[in-house]
Amino acid sequence: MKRILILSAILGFSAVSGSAVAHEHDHEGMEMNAKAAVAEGRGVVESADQAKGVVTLTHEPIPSLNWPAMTMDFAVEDKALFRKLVPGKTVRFEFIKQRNKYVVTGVK
Ligand SMILES: [Cu+2]
Repeated sequence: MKRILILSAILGFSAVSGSAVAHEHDHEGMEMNAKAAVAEGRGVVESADQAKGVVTLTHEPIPSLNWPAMTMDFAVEDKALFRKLVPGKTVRFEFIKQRNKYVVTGVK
């Protein structure tokens, strides 16, 4: 009898902690999606440094982020994108905020 009680207590506990874990997971997923939100912009490539993984763009205003037009650096982690990041060219680009930097994830 005692064993059955202990067993059901263990099962009851694990069921509760199991749902708590699932809830935390949902939350993490939501925050990650918010951070990974993709913004789009259009701008002129000023310079591109493949070795450093940095592109300088003079971009048009980006209303979704409340950004005015400006010249700024973006990180580029996918080296293949440098084929399209040719200085003097106007490009449409996608980027995400990653920690404290902006990372270009796509170039058209
Ligand atoms: Cu900017």
